[in-house]
Amino acid sequence: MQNDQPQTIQRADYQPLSWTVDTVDLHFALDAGATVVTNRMRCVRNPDAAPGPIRLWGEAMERLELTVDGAQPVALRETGALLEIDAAGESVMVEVRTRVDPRANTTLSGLYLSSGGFFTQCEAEGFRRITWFPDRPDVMARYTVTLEADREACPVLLSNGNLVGQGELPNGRHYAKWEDPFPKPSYLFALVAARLVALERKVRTLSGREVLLQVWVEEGNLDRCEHAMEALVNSMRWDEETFGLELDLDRFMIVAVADFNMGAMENKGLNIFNTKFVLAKPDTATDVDYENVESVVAHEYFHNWTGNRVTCRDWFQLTLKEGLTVFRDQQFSADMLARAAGPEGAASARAVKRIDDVRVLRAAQFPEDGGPMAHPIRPDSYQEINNFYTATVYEKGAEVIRMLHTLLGQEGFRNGMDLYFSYFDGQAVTCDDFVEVMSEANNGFDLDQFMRWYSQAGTPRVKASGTWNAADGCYALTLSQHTPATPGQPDKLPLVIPVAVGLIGPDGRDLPLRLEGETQAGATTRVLKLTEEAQVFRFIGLAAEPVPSLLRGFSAPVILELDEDDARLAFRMAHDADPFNRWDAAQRYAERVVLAMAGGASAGLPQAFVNAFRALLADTRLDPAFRAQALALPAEPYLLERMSPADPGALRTALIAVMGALGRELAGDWLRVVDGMQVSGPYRYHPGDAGKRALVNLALRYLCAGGQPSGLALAEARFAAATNMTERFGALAALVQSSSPARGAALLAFHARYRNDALVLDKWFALQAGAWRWEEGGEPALDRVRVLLSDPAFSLANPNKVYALLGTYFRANPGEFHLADGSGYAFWADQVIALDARNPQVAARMARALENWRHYAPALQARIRPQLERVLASPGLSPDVAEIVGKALQ
Ligand code: 0A1
Ligand code: ZN
Repeated sequence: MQNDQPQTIQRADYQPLSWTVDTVDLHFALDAGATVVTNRMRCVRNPDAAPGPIRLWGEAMERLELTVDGAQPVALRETGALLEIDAAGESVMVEVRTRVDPRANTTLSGLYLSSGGFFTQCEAEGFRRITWFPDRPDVMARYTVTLEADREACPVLLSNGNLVGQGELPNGRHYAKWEDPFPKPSYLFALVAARLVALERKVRTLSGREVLLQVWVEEGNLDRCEHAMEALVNSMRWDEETFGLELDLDRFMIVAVADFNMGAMENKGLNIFNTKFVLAKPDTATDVDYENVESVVAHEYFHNWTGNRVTCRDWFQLTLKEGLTVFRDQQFSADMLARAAGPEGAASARAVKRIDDVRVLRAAQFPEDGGPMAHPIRPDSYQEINNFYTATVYEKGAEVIRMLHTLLGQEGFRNGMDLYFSYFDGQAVTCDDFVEVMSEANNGFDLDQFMRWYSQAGTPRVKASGTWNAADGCYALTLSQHTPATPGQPDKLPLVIPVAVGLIGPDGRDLPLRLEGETQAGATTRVLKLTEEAQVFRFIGLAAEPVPSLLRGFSAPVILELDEDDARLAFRMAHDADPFNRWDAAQRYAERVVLAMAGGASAGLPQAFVNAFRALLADTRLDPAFRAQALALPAEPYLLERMSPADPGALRTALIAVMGALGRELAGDWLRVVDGMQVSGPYRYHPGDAGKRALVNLALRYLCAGGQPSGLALAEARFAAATNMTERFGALAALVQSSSPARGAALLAFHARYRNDALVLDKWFALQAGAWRWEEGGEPALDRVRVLLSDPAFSLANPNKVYALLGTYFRANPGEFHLADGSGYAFWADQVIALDARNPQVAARMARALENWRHYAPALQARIRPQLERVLASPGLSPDVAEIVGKALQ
């Protein structure tokens, strides 16, 4: 353990290995307490690297035997996890036998047990916990894998690629042999040996090949796989139609496992998923769960090309596969929503998806960019790579790809993708390779300055101001940019920022745009390229002063600073032709009102705000899903980030007041919404229906926050009468987030109904951990969380449970976590330390809840620091947590 001497890996130090591997033959004698792994790999000299020894990494296993070409190696040096072997010639056969203990593996990295089955997780560096190997993504080899296990306990034996043999063995054991025809890095290796059943479907690919699709789950879950299968088929079609990319295997498998650190993993041909992102049926999954299943299935499937066929040269390039694949899954989901909405509703449906994505970016990535873990989408250094599966690498990475798409256009982007695969299929490459190919496919489009998005951390601020000259009908828009300093990067250079702009006339309609020097007016939205520190754009031929609508569709991941008074925000809420910006205007207005109240500047809701809100709510031309988005307040972590210093207690008081007042003042409107939004027929997941349910659930939230008996009674009635999880959970959540005396009974009833359903219990845990205090003397969430920690259904060993209970409390309930007496922080430290002993990745995620502690009021900081120090000083601390807490304290 390295907490006093953290090792930092630098991107600039990359060197190719002197020896790589071209074929691997693995044999697993699977046993819960002692699995023996035999690895025969052909190591080959790398002509592109300086001469040196064979380098193999290994951790957490016992080495039983190691031979080189059948003999004991003459020179072998072992330092920590690295083994160096001197070898002669152009290729040698290295055979290594190791013993691993899956039952003792609580990290869920490498080979581990879940419900009696064997599963692996190898990204980023889990393969080295299975066998000694040059465990880096730039070593791509062909794998043959033989699994041997007890037939009774593990009737199903899966690995990557094609099944080429199977049979019986003595002592009740059996085996299966798999061959993966595609070279792959070790992080994409997977095996599963468990008691599972599959939902199967056969489909034809674009070129007419028949492929077998399987979704493997525990027997009792077979009725929850249909949606994942549907999502997989839709993803396949979409990638064929959009990028001409087809499935390259005869069989594609998804396996669901209940114990998993992340969402899912794109192992070649054998995706392993957290059950949360596979299983869905109307009685147990909400509309949002259905959406998440669809997008995670798509994400992992899309990795088959962007990640697997073309992979990353080193882990610094992670956004090469993640940013691009998130962008692809976002586009896919938007297309699915637009298709379901039909031509009339398509634009609004796409905006709803965009809003969802930007909400995530603002709530998770912006705070990351403003704290001690701020890093460029391609980091320059790390201590523990598992800490860099971040919102920056994923979500901001996707925004960077989106900007490329905006700058090059759909066709230019597609041409770039085609060229990328034609050059790099089967290779491990860098972000530079990707951007260069995009330029080459677009007549040498200059992307040199654009590359700064890969190297600069921090969220850029774009300041906008306009001047109107009535005499010559000219509106001059000045845009300037500034990126604040981040750790290790005091000075920033100007970026290429595409700013999509519209001008709204006094009648609320968009004006055709004509820039100085142009002969005629054209489109009503234009993408301006801001490349300097400051630029002026002159729009001419205007009859009256326009209202600018900037950064339409959130055309760049920046914070837009524009002075707009309340009246102007209300005007844009009512008229902006860009639905994203209409939502954003409402968010800005709500932010202003909430923060004014939190800062003590105002005691009540401004009537103009209530009116603007009511107008949106009552506008039945607007799609319900859009209205649900527009009327939801900005996320609490985002608002906290916007306060200086952040005062979670004051913010919570303000939020309770604002929600309550909106509930009461608009009670009649909310009740009408609930009445008028009936969805008929049995539940089906359909975006149109989901939008209506979302708006009804939001109405219940406001009504319950308002605390009036009629609203509370309505939520109780809907909870009792609900026929699907979206309605049942929506009503329950509304009751829990209120002073209703029926809260406790509703939680009990919900528990009684779902006590044997792990995923639904996660919702039950999260709801209580996230509960606000709606009345004097109400129960602090911390007390409840402590009680739930010893609930029989809770377990620190299951990441989903930890994220539901502790993750929700630490991250999504700041008003209850940041208690003035510091008791929340002491509890946090206890839990991080306890988790770290078992699962450092999960512990590190929880540790991140306090990384932005310097944003908080001094009295809170004084309580946080000793707890951070206590964690850092804890004996045997993992490098994962040490990196997070160490950087926070720096
Ligand atoms: N590549 C996966 C995410 C993932 C990353 C790391 C993991 O273990 C440490 C597991 C999954 C994805 O992007 O979906
Ligand atoms: Zn991914």
